Amino acid sequence: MELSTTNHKTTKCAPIALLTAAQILLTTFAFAQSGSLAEPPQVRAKNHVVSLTLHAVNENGRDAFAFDGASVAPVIRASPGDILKITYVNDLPAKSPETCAVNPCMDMTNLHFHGMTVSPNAPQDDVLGMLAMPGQILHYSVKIPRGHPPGLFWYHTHPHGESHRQALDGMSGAIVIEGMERYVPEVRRLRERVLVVRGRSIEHDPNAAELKHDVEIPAKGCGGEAEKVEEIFTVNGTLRPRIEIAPDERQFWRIVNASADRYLDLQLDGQTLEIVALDGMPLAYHQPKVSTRTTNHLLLAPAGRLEAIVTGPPPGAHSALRTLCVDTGPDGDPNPEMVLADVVPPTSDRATSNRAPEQAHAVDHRRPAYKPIDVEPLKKVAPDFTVTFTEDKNGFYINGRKFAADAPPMTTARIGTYQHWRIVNQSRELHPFHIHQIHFLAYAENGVPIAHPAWLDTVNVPVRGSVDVILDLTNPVIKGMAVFHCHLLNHEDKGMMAKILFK
Ligand SMILES: [Cu+2]
Repeated sequence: MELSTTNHKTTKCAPIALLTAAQILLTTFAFAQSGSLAEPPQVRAKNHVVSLTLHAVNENGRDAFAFDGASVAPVIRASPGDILKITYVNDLPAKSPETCAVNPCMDMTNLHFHGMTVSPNAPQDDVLGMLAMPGQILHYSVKIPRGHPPGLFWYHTHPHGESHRQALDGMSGAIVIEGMERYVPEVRRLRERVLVVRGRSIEHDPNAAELKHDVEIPAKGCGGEAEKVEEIFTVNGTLRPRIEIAPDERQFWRIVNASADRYLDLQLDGQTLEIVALDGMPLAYHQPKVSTRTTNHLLLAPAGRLEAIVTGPPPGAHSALRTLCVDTGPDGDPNPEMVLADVVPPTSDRATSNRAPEQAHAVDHRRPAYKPIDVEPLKKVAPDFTVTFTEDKNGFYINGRKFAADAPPMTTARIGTYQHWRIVNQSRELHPFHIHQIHFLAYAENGVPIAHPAWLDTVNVPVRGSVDVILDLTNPVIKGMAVFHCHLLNHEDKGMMAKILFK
């Protein structure tokens, strides 16, 4: 998917966030027509098997996934109990034209099924043993447990040392596990949109200034970071697309932060986000009485997912889906405010495209499963394990160690239990903590209870601070060797990853 560089010329200079509501209403669409939101192809199960062939390719000097002859990452749709059979062909060049965190790039690749509670053993979600060099093929066969929660997950490349380069180039795609309507029946009737937000490097782009202007990045920096802005965001491969929604229409948006190393603080101008699920976990799953929660904006760490019901802005209002400034700390990368997409009413000749698509998804008529857990006793015990993030000019560390492929597991965890972990950040920048195969309840930040504790697979850890989490290790399918790491993938590539044995 080529980056659209269509201009969005505007007649004003002030960022929209600073305008009054009246001014917003008076601001007609001064923007040139940008691209519509691209809708990637969807691959569904036949007889409970989702079967596809995915290629890793380098197109115009940039790594990408290719599917069905096009450079696009399909949305994979499956139900609990299905099997993902993916033939993954490494067609990357033997000699890479690119630069990696650890050079030279070997153009080695594999797949990670982010957030899914599946086996870490080959031929499933094994990022340690399954690696394809250029010309090699991997055969994945991933069994999705029958009791798997519904939600938005994603697949991305995960070769240690070059995952940042490949993910930043765009080697990522969405996975939808069907059945969210079991928890929030309204979503069955709503138009669904899958939004894959990726970072795009403008570090060496001759049009960097114009691109920054196009997405309305304020001239003044927003955090304590010293460096200049090097990345912007695309949505489904397009820079600042138009998303059509009628006034007061409700839609179900499923958003993944697929960027390699940038945070999103999502806001829909003038509207609220009605959260249905976070990181692929329906809010109701652990709290049967709480099906949604409303917020004005939401911090989404790299790799995080937000599934929310949104409402179309009133007639005549200009509204945008934007990310607000995230202060990543004095040693962090600039993560400024910018517009991700323009939210516009459907044009008359396109009215038909706004209908809920027929047979958008297989409706799951089973009763919802719930898993309320009494976490209070678990919070009272001392941490079973502490993860400490540090960094220096030579690399990035967990508990003083850099990842080594031949190292033993840093820790083990017994299946069938819950564990209390504390994640400590001793550096001067944010780090998002991620662990494979499982979800955890993030319930305290810097020792203070979090207002809305959430079950996540990736959580932000504040600068010089900590997060306390309860890990759910109860599902026996996770048995095997997995990893936990920082999801700023250049940090992971430079050592901030460790193994854990689930036994
Ligand atoms: Cu990090």
